[in-house]
Amino acid sequence: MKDFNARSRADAWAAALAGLVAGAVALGVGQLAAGLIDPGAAPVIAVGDATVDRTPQALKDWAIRTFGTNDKVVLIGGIVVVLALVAAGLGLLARRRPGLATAGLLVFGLVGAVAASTRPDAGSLDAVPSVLGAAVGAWALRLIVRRAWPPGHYAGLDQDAAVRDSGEGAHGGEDAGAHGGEDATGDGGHRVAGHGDVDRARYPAVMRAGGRPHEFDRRGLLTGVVAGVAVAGVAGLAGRGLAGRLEVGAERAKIALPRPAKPLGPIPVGADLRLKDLSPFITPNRDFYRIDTALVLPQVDPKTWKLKIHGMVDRPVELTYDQLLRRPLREADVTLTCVSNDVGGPYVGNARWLGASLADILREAGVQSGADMLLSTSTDGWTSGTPVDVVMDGRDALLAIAMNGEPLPLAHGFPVRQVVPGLYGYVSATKWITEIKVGRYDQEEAYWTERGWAPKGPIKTESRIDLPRGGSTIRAGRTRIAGVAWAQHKGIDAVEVRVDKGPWRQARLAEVPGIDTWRQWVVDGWDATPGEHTIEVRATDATGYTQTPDYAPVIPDGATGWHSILVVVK
Ligand SMILES: Nc1nc2c(c(=O)[nH]1)N[C@H]1C(S)=C(S)[C@@H](COP(=O)(O)O)O[C@H]1N2
Ligand SMILES: [Mo]
Repeated sequence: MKDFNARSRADAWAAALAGLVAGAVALGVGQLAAGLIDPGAAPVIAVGDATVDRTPQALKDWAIRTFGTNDKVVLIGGIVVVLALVAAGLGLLARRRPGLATAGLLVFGLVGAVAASTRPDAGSLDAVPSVLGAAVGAWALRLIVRRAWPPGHYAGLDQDAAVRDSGEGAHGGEDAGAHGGEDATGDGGHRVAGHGDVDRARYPAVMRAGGRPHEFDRRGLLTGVVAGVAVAGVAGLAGRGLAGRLEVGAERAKIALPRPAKPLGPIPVGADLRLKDLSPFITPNRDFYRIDTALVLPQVDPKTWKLKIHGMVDRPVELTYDQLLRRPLREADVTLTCVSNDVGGPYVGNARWLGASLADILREAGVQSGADMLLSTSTDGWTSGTPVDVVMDGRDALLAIAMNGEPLPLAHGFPVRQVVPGLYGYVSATKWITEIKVGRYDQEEAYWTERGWAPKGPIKTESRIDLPRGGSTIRAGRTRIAGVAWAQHKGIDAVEVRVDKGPWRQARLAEVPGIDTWRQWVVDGWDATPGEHTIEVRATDATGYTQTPDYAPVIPDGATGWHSILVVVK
């Protein structure tokens, strides 16, 4: 009996493996079809997208807090784990209820199809990858199961004897496809005879051991699994390659950026104190934080890109990329901040942007009175609501095409995004922008507003300690404390630091090119004595407002409070 249990356990593992391989085939084929049709319609990505949009706010906040910018990887990983468990379960089911297992796979295909075709930028064929993947996966599962558990295997001794007697018959007739597949594994010519021999040798052994045969056909399983993994791998890789064919990176590389009509002077040398571990004044593009809901980067071809400005305007506008490039372009140094940036957090970065004045374009369109919101939309359907008065008040609100001297990186909105100094990204910084509808806050809601965030999001005055690192151990003696502070479109006038709730000390401020960027600060002479110390920082902006210690969480309109770190001095 012990033998019997061990065998049925092995049997169950084998069935789960068959299910996993069939699942991999489904995803691989789905990926291949998505590569041909639309990369965003790949089953896992589509389900991920749908999950992002339908996840309750609290859970999303928790995910961002816990996983930071890795939240996408964690989400996709989670979906893959769930799918793997389901696939393994369907494998177990497939031995006895193949019809049910097929139905199960098709249901999953349907879920993927619905997710893919309800995306805002879905094409008409976007259900195909999931459905096709599920169908081929179901077929693969049947094939593998039939190879590993040939008919008669479960039917008891008599039928087994019949199988044995008819030799090749039971095996050969049922699925030419699987046998064909085996050729690919290379045991060619004497395969048929060999297979028959194995069968004849094996069945009696099973019967001797347990009376009722439960052991699977190892060779059948192995060849099925190998063939399945090969199909999944080849299809998946081909799909990725095909998706890459659609990539606009090559178009981006060809772009020659026009010169700005009014170039800015160079960034003042004194803007960057160049201290090790202090955030550099200009954040290199590769280090710039990235926040968006896109699971695959939108690939927007500048040759076909258009921006449509409509709604409450006298003259609707349509702009092509070339037309935008021919407008007088201006440069602006602007620090972006995410509303999800907690006190002391990393979702803030500074760049020199190049773009066309959004206010000028809106003036040409003629904004009608009563309009107070620009509802901008990206290719992937994300929306943002920006106050009209802020954009029109003379600040450098841009339709930006370049970031730190190069065309926008794909992750930062290529080919065109909005940049509006002084507003959190979720209400201002639409990447991959294709549409601006001029309208009213009391009539429409943007993506994050629907999900509980404030309709308007002016950036709150904040400061952050970059060095020493919070939680680090440092050596006793004269120690430098430094960081950044920001109050975009107001400007930072003072930064103060205190240790262990002692007196506030004025920090020395670095230079800034304007009022729309963060500002580095440093306190040079803290005499660090052995023990644990708390360091706190607060900034005062140019309106005279000094940060208070009152903590507010990021939701609904941005965090407040003093950044406070603990260091151990030895
Ligand atoms: N299309 C699109 N644009 C978007 C977002 C998005 O999810 N989709 N997120 C916004 C948010 S919340 C922020 S903070 C900024 C971040 O810009 P970055 O990724 O270039 O740093 O982009 C904004 N623009
Ligand atoms: Mo954000």
